[in-house]
Amino acid sequence: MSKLKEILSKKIEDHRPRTTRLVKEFGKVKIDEVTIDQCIGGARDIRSLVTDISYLDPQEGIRFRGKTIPETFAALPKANGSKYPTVEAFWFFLLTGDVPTQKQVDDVAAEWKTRQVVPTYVFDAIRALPRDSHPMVMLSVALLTLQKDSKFAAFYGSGKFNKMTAWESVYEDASDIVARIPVIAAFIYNLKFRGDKQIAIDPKLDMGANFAHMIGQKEEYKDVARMYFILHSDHESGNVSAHATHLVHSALSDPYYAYSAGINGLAGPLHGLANQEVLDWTMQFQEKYCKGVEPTKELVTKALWDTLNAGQVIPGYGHAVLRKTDPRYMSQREFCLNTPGLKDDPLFKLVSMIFEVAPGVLTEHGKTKNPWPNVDAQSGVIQWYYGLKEWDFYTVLFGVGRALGCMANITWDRGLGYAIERPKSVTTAMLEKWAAEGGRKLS
Ligand code: CMX
Repeated sequence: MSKLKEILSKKIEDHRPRTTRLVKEFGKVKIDEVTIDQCIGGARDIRSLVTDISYLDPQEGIRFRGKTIPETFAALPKANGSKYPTVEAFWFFLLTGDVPTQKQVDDVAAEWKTRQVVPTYVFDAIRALPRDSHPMVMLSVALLTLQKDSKFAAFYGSGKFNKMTAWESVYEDASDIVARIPVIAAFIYNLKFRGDKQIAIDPKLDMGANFAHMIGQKEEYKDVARMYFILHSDHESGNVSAHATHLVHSALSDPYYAYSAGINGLAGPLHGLANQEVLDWTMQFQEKYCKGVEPTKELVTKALWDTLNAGQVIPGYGHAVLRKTDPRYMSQREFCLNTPGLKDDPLFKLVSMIFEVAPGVLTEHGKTKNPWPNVDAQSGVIQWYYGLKEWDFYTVLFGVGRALGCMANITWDRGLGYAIERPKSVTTAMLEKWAAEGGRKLS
């Protein structure tokens, strides 16, 4: 058993009595109520999921294992010669809640090296797809292709399935997925956008650095990859990708089925695809409104209103939970401001101008509950600066990061034996009756 798995095993054992006690002794204690608009409006704000891996406060933003983004970056051991932690250190932290020692990080890195080689049949399956398939389709297919070797599925089918130890095979699949997904993503990028010029894994490098190496990037991009994957990892459990993964796994579908579902949800323009939409919007803005002239706040304002008046959303703005600027946006903005070259980049300047103008426009428009930017408003600019100009790849990058959160969560889901998810639906006529009666009569 790996060192990390041993530690996790103890953590899960220690945690189980808390969950059991809550259900047995306090199972009927009420923590929320449900209104008709929540029922029709996407179950917004209904407290009905449990995770200890991250928590999203509407004002403050995300905390990973109780730590804000700056606290997380400060606490974790750093990559060699870098201000940023390795993804390996972060994975240990997400799974266990403990800040790892350098030795523990090295153990995770060594464990991932044994897992990261992707079988050739995965690449064959991706190659067999039409080359103009969206990169997210390629990623989703790659995960499903790996399913045949799922250790969880094998354990379930072995006749020895045991609820108490089932998490161990989820851990195995989850670790394989997080170790392999950057390699698959690099393959997709090279296949689609670099004329199939593939680069072999460098086993000396940490995950972020190896991803940069495999897509032929320069030295500085190593930190971009580390920062990007950590920032995009987890956003509590109710967002579409995390929730889809949790939901599908709750049927004891293995992690490959589950994360393929998560990836399919992430591919929606209201969720992860917004990072590609932001770049698309910005490029269209430059083409339509700035022919031969510098962008101005007036032009940006006009373009934002034109978008809203056409009934479209401003990509990268708004959030279902957040009610202020996303700290993941601020963290990436800070990276841009601290990177010579990037801080004076015309696209960064334009995105900053949108940041100055859009909240006011959205407030005046009066629909969105949160006029502030989310993570996706800033992420594409950095990729673009480093030469990743193919923006339909951006959501794949999100998917590599999100794998960390989704896989950590379902490992714990199984460890704590969470039930198959099955909310109750009602009919419109029932809602109308309860509306007329002033509420459903609860016995
Ligand atoms: N531009 C224009 N209108 C917006 C808007 C935006 N950026 N954000 C919300 N609205 C509108 C909604 O469409 C909704 O309109 P209707 O009442 O006509 O349906 C209204 O404002 C109220 O929505 P809300 O309660 O503020 O927001 P939701 O929780 O329903 O939706 C989100 C959240 C993110 C889907 C929405 O803000 C949005 O579409 N933003 C743009 C897409 C985007 O950036 N998505 C990425 C989110 C982060 C991520 O998951 O990656």
